Amino acid sequence: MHLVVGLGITGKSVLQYLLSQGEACFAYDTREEFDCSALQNEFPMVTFACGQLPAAWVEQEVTNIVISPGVATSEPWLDTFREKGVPIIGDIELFARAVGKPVVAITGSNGKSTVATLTAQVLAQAGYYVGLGGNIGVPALDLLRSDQYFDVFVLELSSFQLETTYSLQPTSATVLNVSEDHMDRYTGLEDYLQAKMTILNNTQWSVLPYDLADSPTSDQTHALHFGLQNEGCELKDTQYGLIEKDGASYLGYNHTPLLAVEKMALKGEHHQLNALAVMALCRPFEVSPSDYQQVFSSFKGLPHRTQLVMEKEGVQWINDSKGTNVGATQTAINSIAKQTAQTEGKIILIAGGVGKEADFSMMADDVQKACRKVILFGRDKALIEENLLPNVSKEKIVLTENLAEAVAIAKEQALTDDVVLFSPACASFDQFANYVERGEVFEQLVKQTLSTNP
Ligand code: UMA
Ligand code: ADP
Repeated sequence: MHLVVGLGITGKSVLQYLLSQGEACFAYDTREEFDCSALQNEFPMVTFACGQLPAAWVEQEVTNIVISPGVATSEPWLDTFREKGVPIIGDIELFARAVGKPVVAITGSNGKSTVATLTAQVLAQAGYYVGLGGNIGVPALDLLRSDQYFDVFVLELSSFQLETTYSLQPTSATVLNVSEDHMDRYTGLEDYLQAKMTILNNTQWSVLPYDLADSPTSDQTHALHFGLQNEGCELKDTQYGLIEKDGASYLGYNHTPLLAVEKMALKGEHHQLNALAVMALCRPFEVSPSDYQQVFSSFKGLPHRTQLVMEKEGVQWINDSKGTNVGATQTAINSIAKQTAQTEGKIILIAGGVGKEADFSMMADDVQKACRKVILFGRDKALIEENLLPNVSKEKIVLTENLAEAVAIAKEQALTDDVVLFSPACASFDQFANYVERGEVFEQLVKQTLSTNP
C-alpha cells in the first residue's frame, strides 16, 4: 500500500500514475481545511484523509510513502514510518525508475525555468521530441502517460524534489547557481547546496558555473564548466564562455563559437550565462549552431520574469513577480541598472511578501545604489526594512499594506526615465495563490492606475 502525501498537482499525478500501474493507495493532506471531494470523485478506489493521519493507517501495511515537494520530510508524524523502515520518496523518484530515456536535469536558485525552457526549445529545434516538466509546473509523471511520445525529457528540479530522489541518472545535469532561498526549510546555505548537488550524483555530463567547479562529481562524469570571466584566455574543450572572433563576441566552447551574442533577443549577463548553461547541457545531443541561433534570436523571456508591462510618460513598469528570492531581485536590479545605463537611483523597487527567513541585508548595497525608493508590502515588510536599514537610507523606504497601495505610491513617486520594478524577493502566499496570480494582479493594477489617473 502506498501513502501519497500532499494533494496538489504532484499528489494528483502520483495517484494517477500509481493507479495506472495497478497499485493501491491511501491519500493524505496534512491541512485540516483541505477539500478532497473532487479528488475522491476522480479516484473512488482511493481512501482519503485530511488533517490528522488516521491511526489505523499507521498500523496498516504502508510499504512506501510518496511525498509532495511542499511537505517537509522533517515533519514529526513521518518518524513512526521512518522507524519502521518505510521508504519516503518523491514523484521524481517514481519518474526516474520508469523513464528509460535520456533526461536533462536542471536545478539552481535562479534561472531554472528559463534554462529548462530554452534547453527544451533548442532540442526540439534540433529535431527531438521533448517532454518538459518538473518544478516548472507540469508534474514529471504526467509526461509518462501513454498518450504522448517523447525521446528526451527536460526536468526543472527544486531542492525539495531532489531531497526525495535517489535513482535519477541524467544524461546531463546542472546546478546553475546557488544563493540563499528556502531558509525556512534548511539549516543554512550549505544544507541547501547539498540538496541541490545531489542532481549530479549519477549524471553522465555535469554542468557547473566556475564558482561551484570544485564540487566533487563521480569519476564517470564528464565535467563541463561555464562562465563569462574568461576574457583574453583561451577556452578548453570543457569550458563554455566568451569567444572573440573577427571583432564579434560569441558564446561557445574551446575554439567552437556557437552563437553570436548580438543575435540574442535578451541582453544582459545573466541571459548569456543561461545560454552557456543550455549549450553545455546540450553537449551530449546533436545540436547545430543554427539551432541555437533560431531559438535565442526569438526568445524574449518567460512571463513574470523582468517583463515590460507598460511605458508611460517616460516611466517603464516591469513585472518580475518570479523574483521570489534575494538573488533574483539583485539580478533584476543590477541588470536593469546596467542596461538602461542609468544614473544612480532611478529604480523604484516594489518588494515584499513571505520572506522565507532570508537575509535581505544581502541586497542592501544594490538597493541603496540603484533605487530611489523601495516600497515594501506584505507579511514580512517590517523585517525586510529592518534588514535593509543599516545600508539603505530610511527616507528611501516606504511601508504599505498591499500591492494596490504600492502601485499607487510608485505612480506618485515616479519621474521621467524611472523604472518601476516589481521584484518581490519573497514568496507570494500571504496575499496571492502563487507568483503567476501576483504578477497578473500587478499588471492589472498598473494598467488601471495608469489609464484612470492621467
Ligand atoms: N500540503 C500538505 N502539508 C504541508 C504542505 C502542503 O499537506 O505541510 C499539501 C497542501 O495542502 C496541498 C499540497 O500539499 O494540497 C500541495 O503540494 P505542494 O506544495 O508540493 O505543491 P504542488 O501543487 O504539488 O506543486 C509542486 C511544486 N510546489 C512546491 O514545491 C511548493 C510546484 O513548484 C511544482 O510546479 C509542482 O509540484 C510540479 O512539479 C512551485 C514552487 O513554488 C512552482 N516551487 C518552489 C520554488 O520554485 O521555489 C520549490
Ligand atoms: P527559477 O525557475 O529558478 O525561479 P526563472 O527562470 O523563473 O528562475 O527566473 C526567475 C528570476 O531569476 C528572473 O526574473 C531573473 O530576475 C532571475 N534570473 C534568471 N536567470 C538568472 C541567473 N542566471 N542568475 C541569477 N538570476 C537569474
